[in-house]
Amino acid sequence: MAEYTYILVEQAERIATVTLNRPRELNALSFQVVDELAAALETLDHDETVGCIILTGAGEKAFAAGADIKEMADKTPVSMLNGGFDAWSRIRKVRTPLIAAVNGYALGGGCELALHCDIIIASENARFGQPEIGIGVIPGAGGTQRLARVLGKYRTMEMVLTGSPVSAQELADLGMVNHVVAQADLLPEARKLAQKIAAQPAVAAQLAKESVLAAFETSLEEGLEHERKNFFLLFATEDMREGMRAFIEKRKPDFKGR
Ligand code: CO8
Repeated sequence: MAEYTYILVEQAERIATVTLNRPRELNALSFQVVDELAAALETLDHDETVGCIILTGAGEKAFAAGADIKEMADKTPVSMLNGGFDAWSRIRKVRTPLIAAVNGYALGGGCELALHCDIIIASENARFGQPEIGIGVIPGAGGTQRLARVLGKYRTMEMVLTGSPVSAQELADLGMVNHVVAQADLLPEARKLAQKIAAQPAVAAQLAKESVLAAFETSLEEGLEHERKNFFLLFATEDMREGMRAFIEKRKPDFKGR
């Protein structure tokens, strides 16, 4: 595993945990942080021993308080264009299931990072928001689009037009947060969920993720076609044969990720 300055990567039992590690700056997402994150996630995505990735923030205060405002303050459109925003596309393309374990503020790019994940578990003190309007910009890593798809127009409008943060419980009630737990239980609960996902046949998990994500990008007709092709494709895997044989033989399957 490569050396990183602002993130920590741990791997155990098919689960990788990636921690944004800049707690003094509330894990603010400088370009280097996002670039390191994209590189680490890509490496883990290509590692057959990893079946699920947990993404969290160091400290008890923040998952990530957004893009690094001090770094952005003097940027121009051209320097932003050349500044490495494609790292977000690399994060979007990760096929391995991603769990966000949101341990505090998830603001701006931090909220958008959680929205790149497939499951969001949050601690009771977590607060999500898109406060960019207060510093003269708008969400730039997918917030307006992904929030609108998850929460609908009106709730999203209120978040991006007022910038006010929203509690984890409120977002759980609205379907954006899967589980709200005590801070001390956050990583143990995320790991329990990750264990269940990592124990599944890996190709099926990846294609399940890809198929669900297609629902946000295609018409129903196209999405159904996409799902069906992925369903048929899984009949080419050894794990499909093993899974069905194990069911018939009344034993536990031994999946190989192939
Ligand atoms: N960028 C840089 N530094 C930050 C950031 C940030 N986003 N957030 C906090 N910090 C720093 C503070 O400057 C402070 O440093 P210092 O001690 O040197 O002054 C330290 O972290 C602790 O922060 P506070 O003292 O402010 O802590 P409080 O408990 O008083 O407040 C808040 C916590 C409410 C989270 C507050 O820090 C805050 O409002 N932060 C900014 C939140 C924000 O506006 N985020 C949106 C940024 S814009 C954005 O995300 C655009 C996304 C575009 C795409 C993504 C590209 C990466």
